[in-house]
Amino acid sequence: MTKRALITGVTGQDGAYLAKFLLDQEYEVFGTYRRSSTPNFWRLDALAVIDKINFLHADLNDMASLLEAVTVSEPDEIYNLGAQSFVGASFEAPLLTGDVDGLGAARVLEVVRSINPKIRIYQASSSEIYGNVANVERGLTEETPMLPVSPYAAGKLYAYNLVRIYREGYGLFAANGILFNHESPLRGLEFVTRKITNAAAQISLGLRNKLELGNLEARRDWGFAAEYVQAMWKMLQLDKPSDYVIATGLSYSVQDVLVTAFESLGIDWQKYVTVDKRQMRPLDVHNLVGDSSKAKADFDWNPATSFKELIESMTAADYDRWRRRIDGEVFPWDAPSYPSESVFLTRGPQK
Ligand code: NAP
Ligand code: F7E
Repeated sequence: MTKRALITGVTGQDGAYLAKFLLDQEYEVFGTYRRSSTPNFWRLDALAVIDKINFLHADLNDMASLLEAVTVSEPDEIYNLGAQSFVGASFEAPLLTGDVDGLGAARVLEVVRSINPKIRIYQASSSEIYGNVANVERGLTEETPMLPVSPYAAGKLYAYNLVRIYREGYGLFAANGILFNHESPLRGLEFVTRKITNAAAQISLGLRNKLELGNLEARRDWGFAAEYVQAMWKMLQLDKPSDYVIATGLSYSVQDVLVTAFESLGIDWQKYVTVDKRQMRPLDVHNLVGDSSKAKADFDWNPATSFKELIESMTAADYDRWRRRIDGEVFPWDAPSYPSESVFLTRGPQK
């Protein structure tokens, strides 16, 4: 029988890759979107899945909308990817971030517990929950203590704990994927990798001449998003739910991203980059390295794309977009589009 999946945050980077992956596995895919004045379906358009998804309006702040989305879609699996996902912004909007990222997960768990406790739940947890751990080079595991240093991470840690509590207390099949940073050409422009690859492309084409960044010494364990969404799915196919670290096991600095992106286009980053204190956070995580041995052992997950391949492919994709835009081509993100079919599901007339 065809399986049904509901993805919150389907319009985001991971939501788009996961929707494509699940459609390739012949799932029926339902995705939640937020009502906004400007449509934000460009990633789904870029992956050519926009007309294959059943869209449901839902907001993680709004319990009634989640109840409706789960009732209408009757999913076998829920992937809770929706979030205010930008760590920097969480310092400006701690209450909203806590509501969406922390309480939002609580609402999803409560809806499942009350409607159908057999639904399997994937919770998008994050390496940010560790904060600044000592001896990080050994690789952080599912057993490493967590001490968040941002409102984002605090909200995600609340959600992480609730997943464990609902799993142990109510027997729900709920799993936390503790994913380390993962990037792609579909990454939001506010995140440092894409900010750099996009700027390098523009500089090389003469479209700009400076790039302002914050902490160049911060180090992260960066992988390729399309490979990470496969781990989400694998976690929900196991006999027993558990929490898993998903990472490459290697960390690189923001400066390494700069060098790799700019060198791939034959330009010297030092001529263009300045450090801007406004891009720095009140607290920052200095270094993160994950150890995915448990995921490798339990469901044979291994990352394949190297850091260099990842950054070079993002830079090449941004260069190609800007080159084609100069040539007059119009892109989905320039001309916002809605799905062509009427696939927006609503409650319908009252019975
Ligand atoms: P993203 O591109 O920022 O996407 C976030 C998604 O959440 C978007 O679809 C967004 O909708 C939606 N959203 C925001 N506020 C919402 C709300 N109030 N109710 C419902 N949906 C809402 O993030 P991502 O990189 O795909 O990450 C996916 C998830 O994994 C997030 O939970 C993130 O925190 C977590 N995570 C990401 C990484 C990473 O490196 N990418 C690592 C660890 C964990 P709009 O399109 O309308 O804004
Ligand atoms: O920052 C430093 C910044 O915003 C990485 C999210 O997906 O991964 C992501 O969170 C590092 C930080 O990602 C700039 O201070 C320097 O140390 O790309 P980022 P993040 O904060 O690691 C985790 C795992 C998630 O869960 C999140 O959802 O780069 N940095 N200069 C900068 N960062 C940004 N954004 N912009 C700068 O100009």
